[in-house]
Amino acid sequence: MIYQQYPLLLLAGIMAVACAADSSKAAGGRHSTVGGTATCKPLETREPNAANQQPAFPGQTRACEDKSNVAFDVTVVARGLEHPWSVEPLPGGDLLVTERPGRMRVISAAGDVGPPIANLPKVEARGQGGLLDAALSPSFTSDRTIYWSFAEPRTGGNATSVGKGVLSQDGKILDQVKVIFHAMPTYDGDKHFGSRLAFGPDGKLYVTLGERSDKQMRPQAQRLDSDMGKILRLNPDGSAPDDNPFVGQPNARPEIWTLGHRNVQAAAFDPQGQLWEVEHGTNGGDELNRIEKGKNYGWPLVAYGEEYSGASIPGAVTAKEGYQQPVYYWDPVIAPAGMQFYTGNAFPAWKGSLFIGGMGATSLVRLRMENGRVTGEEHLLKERGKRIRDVRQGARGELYVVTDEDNGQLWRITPKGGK
Ligand SMILES: [Ca+2]
Ligand SMILES: [Ca+2]
Repeated sequence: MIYQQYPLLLLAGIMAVACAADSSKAAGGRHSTVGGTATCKPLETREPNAANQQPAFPGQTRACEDKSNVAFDVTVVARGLEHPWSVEPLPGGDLLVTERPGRMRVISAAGDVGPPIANLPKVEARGQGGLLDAALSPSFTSDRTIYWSFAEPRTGGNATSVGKGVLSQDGKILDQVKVIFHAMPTYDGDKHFGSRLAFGPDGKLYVTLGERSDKQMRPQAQRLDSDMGKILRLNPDGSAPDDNPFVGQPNARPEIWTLGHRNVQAAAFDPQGQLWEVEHGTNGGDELNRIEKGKNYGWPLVAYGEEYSGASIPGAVTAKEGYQQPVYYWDPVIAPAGMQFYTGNAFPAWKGSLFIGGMGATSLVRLRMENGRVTGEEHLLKERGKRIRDVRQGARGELYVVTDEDNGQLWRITPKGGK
């Protein structure tokens, strides 16, 4: 796919993304004009971290501020959760919550916090490691099966693994516990474990990973003999489906679905069954990506942003043939984790929006999505100043978020004055 270069921005006025911000002029500015017709104020007005970088197409960064003016209530359902990482609504209104040190609990809609669920395997609770995401089996109502990802302590280090078990009716015990997948290689580090789990309409389990951050590990994001920096596609028993893109290729791991990722802590299918993810970049390089089978998403060869030191990413360019461009990127970053396409009826103005947990942004990020592009951005709950680690939609269209704190909280977002 050839991406338009910046001089073609003049064409933007007649494109569907007419509201896109001209980021080269918008940095620090108030308003921008696109194609001489549409005007808008981008939400992001700070200087970018990486100076002199250009988006590959209009609207790829610094979207218009999109004030939805939705009135809502925020209920603190539970407090005292230690770095909650995942919230998963259960049928009937209870919530399954993970805490990074290695606990999983059921919390009732009324806020009764259940005990740590027994029989969870040991986790490596160090740095960014620990118990990470949880996902329900697509047939949870009949099989009560849950899946979770975690930093697994191993001989010689650790890496992300995926467990599976059956939740007892009282929500206190996991039975038939089995670790169904071990990402390889093992590495002695404490960063970039990923991960999110998402079941696709194909019944397969998609697992997002990081590349372990350290300089010597980065190149593994491009190597097919390593799971690091990949999105994986598994059968529900942990094996690799025969129709994965690199099956049968010498020295390629058959579970790999896409490559070239840095640290993916958000993934969700949209209502059309398309997988999307949001991943952590370096300074100025957080990305929203549309995930397509077998594609290369660039890291660390193609990326926006710069090193935390302020230096350029060694050898990297922002665009190159053969590497997927992000649909959207943030510079400065939001530090994303958790995402949800909103399909509920409780908030009609949000229907079709993509919600993303913002940790660095200390807000719930909402993107207006149109025709596969981002056409507006809003940062909700900013006044609360909490790092938001996950966001999920409940059965009645309410939203749940968890905050990444020592004394983390579970919040429910409902229409103002509603039930
Ligand atoms: Ca989850
Ligand atoms: Ca990328």
